[in-house]
Amino acid sequence: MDKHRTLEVKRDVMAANDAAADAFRAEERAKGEFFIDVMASPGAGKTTLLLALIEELRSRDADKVGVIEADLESDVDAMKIKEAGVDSVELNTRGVCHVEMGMVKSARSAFGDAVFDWMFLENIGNLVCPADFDTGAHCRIMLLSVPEGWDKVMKYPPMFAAVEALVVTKSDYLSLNPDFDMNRLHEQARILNPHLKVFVTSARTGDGIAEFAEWIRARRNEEMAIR
Ligand SMILES: Nc1nc2c(ncn2[C@@H]2O[C@H](COP(=O)(O)OP(=O)(O)O)[C@@H](O)[C@H]2O)c(=O)[nH]1
Ligand SMILES: [Mg+2]
Repeated sequence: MDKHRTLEVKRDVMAANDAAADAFRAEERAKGEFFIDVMASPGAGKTTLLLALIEELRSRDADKVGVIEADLESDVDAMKIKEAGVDSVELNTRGVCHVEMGMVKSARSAFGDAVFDWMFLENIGNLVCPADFDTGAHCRIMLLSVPEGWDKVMKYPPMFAAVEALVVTKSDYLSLNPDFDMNRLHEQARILNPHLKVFVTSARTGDGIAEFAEWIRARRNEEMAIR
């Protein structure tokens, strides 16, 4: 087996994905659509946080929101989003542990001609593979829930290094999980990613959601000013 050749194939695939991602990012920006990739492990609270964030965004502006719900199988999350009155498209990867550009483009085209102010991708529940794949988003964020433990920053460093913001979710569990060391999480995350924004939220109590929404609104304005 020629290992050198295998490496080159992988590099070509990644380069093609990166080029398609850059083109998609530019098209989305030109349409005025801000595209956010939301990554985390299964059960970290992605769908619940998205619903809370969208409610907060819509409470101030009559913005149009679309959500691409990626999952290995099933449309459970896409249905939850639809039930909340938000347009969504289910993207089943059929066992693939990450989302890449071909999938994003076909999911986006399933919305037809509709144009949104905000487009969210709920990525596959996985703290490993999605970090490597550019999905054409203007902004990549990750969630880490309190029950998962602060030390995931030590175990999955590429994900913490790949994102602009870390949203700690389920802060209502902090009193039940005293070994969740917020200071060490901050410290280690900032070593990996010095400009990382960190938010501490609970979709259950609403804590931290307004602050996070404020930041993401500012990021959208910043991105759209590039047009
Ligand atoms: N206590 C608490 N539970 C939450 C919070 N956010 C989500 N959950 C629960 O965590 C579980 C997984 O949430 P979900 O949004 O489906 O996670 P996902 O798999 O990352 O999309 C569900 O039972 C949610 O109700 C939170 O802020 N606090
Ligand atoms: Mg979900």
